[in-house]
Amino acid sequence: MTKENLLKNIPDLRDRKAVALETTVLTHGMPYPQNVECALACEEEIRKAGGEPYTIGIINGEIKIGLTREEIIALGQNHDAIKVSRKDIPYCLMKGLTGSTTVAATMILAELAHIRVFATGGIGGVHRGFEETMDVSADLEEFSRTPINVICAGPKAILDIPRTLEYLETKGVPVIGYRTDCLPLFYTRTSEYKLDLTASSAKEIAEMIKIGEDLGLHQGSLIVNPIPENYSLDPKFMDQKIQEALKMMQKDHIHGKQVTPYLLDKLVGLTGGKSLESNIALIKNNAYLSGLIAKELLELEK
Ligand code: PSU
Ligand code: MN
Repeated sequence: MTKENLLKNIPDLRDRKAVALETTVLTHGMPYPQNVECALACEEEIRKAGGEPYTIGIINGEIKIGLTREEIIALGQNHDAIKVSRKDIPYCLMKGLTGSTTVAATMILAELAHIRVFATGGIGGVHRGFEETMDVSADLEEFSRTPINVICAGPKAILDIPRTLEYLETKGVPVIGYRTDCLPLFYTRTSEYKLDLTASSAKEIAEMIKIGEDLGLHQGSLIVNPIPENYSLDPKFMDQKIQEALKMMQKDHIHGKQVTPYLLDKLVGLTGGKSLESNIALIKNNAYLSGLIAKELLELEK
């Protein structure tokens, strides 16, 4: 495969209000058909905010920046799609496979297309029991090497939150609270973890991004956007369900890349679908904010 061939489908979106969307949440993070509905709704939210959505994935060994509606629907039902993180990209391309991209892999491919903003639900992090398993998502490392700004609803409480924050701190990754000074925890709006950095508008976020770029910091940032109030779940209820899911995981001897999808799947069942409803609401909320940021970023170029 020549380099030219490899990169031939990658557009240059530097002058566009482009927002990237990942696909592992589509294939491994939610059940069908809610996954497809959610993916399409996120694209719509970005458009509503004035941005342009580009859902990213790998189809039959080809990098796709901006999947079509048909491709999203097909990928959402494809049980053979592999979960592609940084380490899996060359393998997936070499074998001609179809894969969904994690936050880390989506950041890498988004950078190739000069996209600067990326919306998702939750990122990977340091897992609970890290002392034993050494399980730290490749997502975290990616923020210190790839200059993409990711909007999420905070790390999911399946993770070890304090260690996830310490890791980002060590790597020099800004964690910016959007209209909040404490870390939102995915299903819940607030937490005991205070943030050093906050922003009150999409414009402020865009300005911070631009300053970092102009200084040549060459790194990503994490914008944390609390779940809408009426979808916020009780932290005690969720924590109990997470404990149950973690116990099931131990019994089933789950390791490596299966850990996150396994926990996400179990939680949907254990909460009777409640977690799924919240998950969809928060991703859409993040997609909308990311559209606003992409629009402000382009304004700053004028
Ligand atoms: N956390 C969530 N929902 C998700 C994921 C994480 O709350 O869908 C997905 C994202 O695609 C993320 C990936 O990049 O899981 C992380 O997997 P791992 O922990 O294996 O790196
Ligand atoms: Mn892992």
